[in-house]
Formats: sequence, structure tokens, C-alpha cells
Amino acid sequence: MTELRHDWTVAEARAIHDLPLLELLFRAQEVHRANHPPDAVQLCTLLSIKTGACSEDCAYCPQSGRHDAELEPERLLSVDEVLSKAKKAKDAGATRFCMGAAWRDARKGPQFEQVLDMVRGVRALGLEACCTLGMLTDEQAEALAEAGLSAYNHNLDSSKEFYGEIITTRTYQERLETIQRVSQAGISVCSGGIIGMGETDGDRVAMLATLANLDPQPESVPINALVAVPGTPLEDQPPVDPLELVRMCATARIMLPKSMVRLSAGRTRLNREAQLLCFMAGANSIFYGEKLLTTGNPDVEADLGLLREAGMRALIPEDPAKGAPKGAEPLPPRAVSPAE
Ligand code: SAM
Ligand code: DTB
Ligand code: SF4
Repeated sequence: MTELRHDWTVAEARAIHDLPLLELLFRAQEVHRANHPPDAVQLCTLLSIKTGACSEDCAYCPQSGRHDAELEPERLLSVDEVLSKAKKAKDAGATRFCMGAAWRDARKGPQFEQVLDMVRGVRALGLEACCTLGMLTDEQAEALAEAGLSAYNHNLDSSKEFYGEIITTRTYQERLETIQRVSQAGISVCSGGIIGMGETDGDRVAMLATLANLDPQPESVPINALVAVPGTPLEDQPPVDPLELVRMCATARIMLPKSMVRLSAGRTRLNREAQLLCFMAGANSIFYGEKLLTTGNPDVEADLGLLREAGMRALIPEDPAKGAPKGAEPLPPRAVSPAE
């Protein structure tokens, strides 16, 4: 039986987002428990495989070559370097390995072939593989699918209306087209956004409505709080109120019931209580490891400590190849830092 799709209007999304917080949390928990193990969080480790000197002007991003963030650009890492990090991430308990490149688009040629080898290698380790390489052609999406890529991250970042304030070097429509190519190639879509860039609540819920109206809905939805990096145009943005992140996680959970909601950048500014509220609101995935792409993330020990104390488990993704359903298992007994 095909499930009935709901087309979300921005007004409906807004009505949910603006509910009294405890009511919003209760409704989000109901949706969460109906669709996911309530006590399990997926651990995903990120690695920047090509850093900085990016041609784009994304106002939030320290990797743009047009801003003055203090950052040492790095060429594309070798397959061996990447696989050794992936192995460490696996040993530390991660189940997804996400590789990010500071590219406007993935160009044809040896570098792209190298990324395909990384994807094959990560999959051979038994990890889910995710990439974020900028815009893709149909051909590239198909090649990534063939290499076994599990998911492709391409964020909408904000509403269509606010997008132009943040990025001028590519359009919202181009973002949507890449997402569609990824989906058509049979790769899961990971797409979300950032709050705290100066957007309104209306922009936040409009972005969620666009994501929720994708068919199929994205497999995962990263919710980032801006990391205001010195030297970027957004360096002076005030920090996001943690309760606003809780609201975003809860609203995303209700509108995208089956998606993984990933509590992403900005966790170093959240105390344990705020993170637990985000999990209660339906966030069920985090970036795990001391570094995001170029900025910091909580220590592995701190994350494992928090999750253990809360009695939570590691979420194991379903493996379509083995027909194994999504499950959960105890957290890794001993923490090994993926960054070691
Ligand atoms: N270049 C590719 C692209 O733009 O799609 C992939 C890498 S890009 C760094 C991946 C995502 O990281 C961006 O879409 C944005 O949502 C997020 N991001 C980058 N800088 C951030 C920051 N300072 N704070 C929060 N999120 C950030
Ligand atoms: C996403 O939504 N957030 C991650 C991942 N997808 C690629 C990246 C966060 C980057 C934060 C800034 C940095 O570390 O450079
Ligand atoms: Fe480049 Fe991606 Fe950063 Fe934009 S977000 S400047 S495209 S690395």
C-alpha cells in the first residue's frame, strides 16, 4: 500500500514550530516513538577530504576562498589516508563515514575517480558512506551509486527567499536539481540547513517545508547551528539559543517522520541538557569525533559519557544488501578517537 503523502504549506509548518514548547516536544516524541527506536542515536564521523580555497561565496563557510578565515587549504587526501581515518572511526563505533570536499562541483577526471575509490573502500569496511562534493551531473551521481555510495549530502541551507542573502555564486534551483539527480540515481539524500545566520523563523520553517515536500523525503536531515568563524561575513552573528535548535529538531521530526534528524554543527555550544532535549525532540543522529570539517566538535569521551548516562544506544542502520532491519546495540565498550 502506498502511503498518503502530505504536502506541507509554510503556514502548517509554522503552526507546528510555534507550538508551546512542551506541547511541541510531546508531539515530536509521539512521532519519534512511532517511527524509530526512541533511545538510539546514529554515530557519523566526518572528514574533510579536500579543504578550503573554494570558489563559492557561502557567507557561513570558512572554506570559501573569498573570505579571510584562518585556514590552511589542503589538496585532496589520498585514498589510504581517508581509509585509515574511516577504519579508526569504525573502531570508535561510528556506522557512517561522511567525506566532504570544498568544491563547487565535482569535476570529471582523476580526482573524481579517487573519490570513487574512497567510497568503495569505506563500504568495504562495512560502513555507510556519505559524500558532499558540491553539484553533480547525472553521470557522476550514477558513478557514485555504482561505487556503493549510501547517501549524498547537499544542504538547502535556508529558505529560497533567504538563500540569496547568503550565497550568490549558485542558485537554490541548482541545489534542488542536484538533490533530484542523487535521488534518481538511487542514492539516499541527506539535506538540511543552518540556523543562526540572520534568517527569520519563517525562513526556517519554509526550508523545512521544502525538504518535507521532496519525494521521497530525505533519508537524513542535518540541522546545523551556525559556527560563526572569524574572517567569514557571519563572524558576528550572535549564538543560537539552544531552545531554538530543540524547536527545529522537533519540527523536523514531525514533518519528516522517517528521516534521520541529525543534530549537526554547533554542538560544542550546547550543554548536556540541551542535547538531551534535542534527542527527546527526535534528533537521532550526531557527528561523532573531535572535528567536523574544519571546526571543533565534542570529544568522543564526552559524547559516549552523555549517551551512556542517558541509557542510550548506538543506532545501527538497516542494510538492504543483507535485508537486516534498522536496530540498535550498546555503545562501544571503549572509546577510540576517530581523530587519532
Ligand atoms: N562544498 C559542498 C557544498 O557546499 O555542498 C560540501 C561541503 S559544505 C562545507 C557542507 C555543508 O556544511 C554546507 O552546506 C553547510 O550547510 C555546512 N556548513 C559549512 N560551514 C558551516 C558553518 N560555519 N556552520 C554551520 N554549518 C556549516
Ligand atoms: C552538514 O550539514 N554539516 C556538516 C556536514 N553536513 C558536511 C558540516 C558542518 C561544517 C561546520 C563547519 C566546519 O567544520 O567547517
Ligand atoms: Fe564551498 Fe561548500 Fe563552503 Fe560553499 S559551503 S564555500 S560550496 S565548501
